[in-house]
Amino acid sequence: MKFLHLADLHLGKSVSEFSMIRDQEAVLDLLFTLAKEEKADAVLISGDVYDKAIPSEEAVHLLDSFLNRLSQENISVLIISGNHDSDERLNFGSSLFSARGVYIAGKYEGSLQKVTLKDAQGEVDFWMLPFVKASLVRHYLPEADIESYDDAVRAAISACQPDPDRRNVLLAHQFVTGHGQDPEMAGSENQLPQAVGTIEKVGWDAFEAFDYVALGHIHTPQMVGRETIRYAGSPLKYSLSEIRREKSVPVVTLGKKGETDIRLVPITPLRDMRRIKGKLDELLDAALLTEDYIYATLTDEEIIPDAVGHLRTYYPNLMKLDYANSHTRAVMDFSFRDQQEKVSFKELMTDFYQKIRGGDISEQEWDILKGTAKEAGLIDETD
Ligand SMILES: [Mn+2]
Repeated sequence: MKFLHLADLHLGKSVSEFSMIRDQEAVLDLLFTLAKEEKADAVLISGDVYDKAIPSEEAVHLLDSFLNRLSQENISVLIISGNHDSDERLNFGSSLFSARGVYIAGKYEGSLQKVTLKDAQGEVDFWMLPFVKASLVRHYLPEADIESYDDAVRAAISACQPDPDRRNVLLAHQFVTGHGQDPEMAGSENQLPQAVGTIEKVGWDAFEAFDYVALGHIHTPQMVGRETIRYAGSPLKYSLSEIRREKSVPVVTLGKKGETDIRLVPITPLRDMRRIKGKLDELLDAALLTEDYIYATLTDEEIIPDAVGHLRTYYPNLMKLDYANSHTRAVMDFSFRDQQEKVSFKELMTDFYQKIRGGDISEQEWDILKGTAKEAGLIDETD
């Protein structure tokens, strides 16, 4: 049994007001080709199919065409909802689609949907856990002792009772921690309606019954606890904080019970997201012209009027611009705590103003600063 593990497609997403739809179309093309070439039996999508509960027409069209092409190749597709998806809307047509090998579990209703696929070695049970909150599981399993989110996910899983003699795969879209360690987040998860919580997590040992756990939710590809519990990661970089992290897709082969092979295939995006750094003159070079998404850092000492406009002639997809020069270094070196002990707040602020603005602080500015610092408890009334 061979399958591709995908997650966090976030179809329809924009980053820094740039629509990623063409990039997403290209990456789905690439993933379809990979599935076909690998002769995969199935493609798993572990939630956050769409970026929004009401996805754009373009996003719906993309998913539709992806599913159609996979279905024509007789590749099964298993999809669960993520926290960005609307469970009801994602569920649309699911009972009809299952006849064509497209299985969607958008909504948790007290039990996990099980899909059984066959290969030469026998059958594999795929268990689908849509994104859940503790309150939802408590509602459907009133008998279970659920005090935490961890309890809730464990209760939802134990209700499904996988046969330990068969091969079992779980799809889940949750925050899973390894040996007392949180997974490394990519940054774009923070833009969730409610940030990935610190309390809402479940330990990896909740998944003992499964030969492979296909996770979604965290955008950095990584294993959690053991090799076979894994976040696929988003197929594209979805925030400037992800610039250094390359994306990949796990191609998973289940042999006999207990034999699991995982190969990470790197994903080459249509347009990369990357950082460039230098003086404006050096960067304005026709040879560097690119459609990549660019985070530019200028090392010029002075702020250059309309630097963005200039840069965009060579980097039309410039997303962010900042400076790294002696002024910004002065800000970086300026450690409030180090100096706090030695000098008064007023001296500290005067010094700060000198460094940043190259001038003195005005009476009016000082009054405002003093008031704010008192409110924040940085200084007391006598200062
Ligand atoms: Mn996501």
